Amino acid sequence: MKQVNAIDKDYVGNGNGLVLYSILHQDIHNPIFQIDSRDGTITTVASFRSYNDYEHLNVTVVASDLGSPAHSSTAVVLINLQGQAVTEPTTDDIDPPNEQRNVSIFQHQYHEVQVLENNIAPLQLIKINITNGLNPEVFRWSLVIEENDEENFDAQPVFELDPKTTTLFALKSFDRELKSRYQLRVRADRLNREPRNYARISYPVTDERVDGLDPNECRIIVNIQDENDNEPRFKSAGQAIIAVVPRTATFGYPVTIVMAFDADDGLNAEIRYRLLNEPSRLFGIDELTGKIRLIGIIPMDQRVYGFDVKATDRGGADDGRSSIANVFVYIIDEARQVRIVVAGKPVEVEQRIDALMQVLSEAIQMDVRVRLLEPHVGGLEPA
Ligand SMILES: [Ca+2]
Ligand SMILES: [Ca+2]
Ligand SMILES: [Ca+2]
Repeated sequence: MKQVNAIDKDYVGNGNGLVLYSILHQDIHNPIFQIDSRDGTITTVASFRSYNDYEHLNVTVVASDLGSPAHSSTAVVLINLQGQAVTEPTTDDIDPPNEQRNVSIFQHQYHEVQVLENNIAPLQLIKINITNGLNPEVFRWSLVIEENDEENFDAQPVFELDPKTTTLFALKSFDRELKSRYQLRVRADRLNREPRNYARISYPVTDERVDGLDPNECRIIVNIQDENDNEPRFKSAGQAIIAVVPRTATFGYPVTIVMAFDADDGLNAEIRYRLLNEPSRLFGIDELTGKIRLIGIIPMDQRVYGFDVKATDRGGADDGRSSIANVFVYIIDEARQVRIVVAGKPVEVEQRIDALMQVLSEAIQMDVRVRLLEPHVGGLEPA
């Protein structure tokens, strides 16, 4: 269509005078022009169907050398569009020798796929469309997992690309709780040919989704979507939850907080708490926070209460998954309470309180529990 030419007076042999051309700010998904990086020849790679309303198009060409640091300059090429508006679909009858030049291989360089975890495997994820008329079998295909900026890993045994159909398959069942997103890079290298990459030009970044990709590469993001395959788990992990309440406690007294964790995502991890088997109607629970409070007066004769807490995900819905913890509440008379003053900041004491109580329990062969932990004010005399 047009050949542009830039002159660099430096020595060609060390790269300082070697000029390479590229096109700036082109829609990376639907390029309509390409430029031969060596001789500056601009050719079209798509029809102008979507530019019927335009009389001309601007193409910004960058000429850069391979010196270190690289120098570059830009020129704007004005392309006048002539003739009738294109309305009929044109058939792709590009002749092979022409097509063999730098035509982009992929119709799109960026894809996203959603797949539900616990899938059957193998599972077809996406067929990658390549430019019409290209035969996928003339390429050597490679597939890597891009882990972070620099590191790539072989995509096997998780993914496989069928080179005949350019279709991506998952070879295993995904677990979103282990890994929720994969970033894959597909590369197509021509067989039986010298690689056409004469030099790696770093193009200006126009879209970070295709950042770092060569023209013969595309990126696929595989997002693993959540299935509700975990029930809430209580922090007490199968152990009964023990609370101690003084007999003098009145309405609203904080008994304990139960807490469960759910490894799933979103609604599948939204927990609601509920009390079960609590006929005394003495205890109430905040369904969101799991905070249990006294909602009645403790009778004089009762020493211990036992009930269950049920944690249900999906906001407590009928189809949610749930688990149950047992709670025991001991009612202690004022006379049976002992005040212990421990040296150290309350925060430090709190961190070691379980070990401290265990030692005490073993020492006196009785069950010792903490009712209240508060900063000590005053000297070491009995309060
Ligand atoms: Ca899972
Ligand atoms: Ca769940
Ligand atoms: Ca899950």
